[in-house]
Amino acid sequence: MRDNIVAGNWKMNNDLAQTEELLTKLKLQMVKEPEATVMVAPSFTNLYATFQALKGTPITVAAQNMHESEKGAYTGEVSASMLKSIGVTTVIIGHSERRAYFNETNEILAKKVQAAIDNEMTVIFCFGEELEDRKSDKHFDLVETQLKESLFQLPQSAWKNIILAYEPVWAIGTGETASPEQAQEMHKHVRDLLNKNVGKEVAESTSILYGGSVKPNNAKEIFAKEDVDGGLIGGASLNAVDFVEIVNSF
Ligand code: G2H
Repeated sequence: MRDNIVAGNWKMNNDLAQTEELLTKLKLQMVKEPEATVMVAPSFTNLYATFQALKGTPITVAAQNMHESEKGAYTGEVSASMLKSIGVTTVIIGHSERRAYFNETNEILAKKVQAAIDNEMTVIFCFGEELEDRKSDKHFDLVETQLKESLFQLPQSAWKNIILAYEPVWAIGTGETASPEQAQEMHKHVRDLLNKNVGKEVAESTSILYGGSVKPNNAKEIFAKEDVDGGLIGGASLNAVDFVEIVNSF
């Protein structure tokens, strides 16, 4: 009953020519109908070209961030309505790199999520603990706080537009992956939290993706876990062959 989703987070990689090359390769590789919903998130400068290039394919285009305000004096920022005006209706919010390097707090992220929901956008909401939190056994509580402070104020009706992505910070771009058991344990914890704080229906229908060094050689095992509904893929999504292999891991 839940959507399986594989989303490629291209981060700050690829200029326009490289993006076009990757898109061409991606379309060539995606020969069979994917078993999962497939998304790619290029940088802002490549969103429009990506959207145009992927028209008529089943691949959805997502932004990597947005500002919580509708418009105004926020130099360097991009709003929900700007994204929608070029056809982009999905946005990643709360990636750990935004939290760590751009000081995005749970409170700011709550505002961004609200703005996206007000604009009827789909949100891929990222959360996850740092290595210190896991070592001191605080990872479950920390994740609970992240979700509580950014998402649990949302009405039930908003949850059809929320995709969750658990990304343990210690596994991002490090080559170290959470074991499938560690991923399952956290995903189950999150589903229980949804059940308790939002409701059974939302808990059962919300897709929870795993992110953090997912590669073609570990995707199958991770996606096979009961509460893992796909992945948010960084490094491996920059290679069309690897990304499509991950997409085909269901
Ligand atoms: C986590 C992930 C994608 P990577 O940031 O969001 O990146 O797969 O490179 O660890």
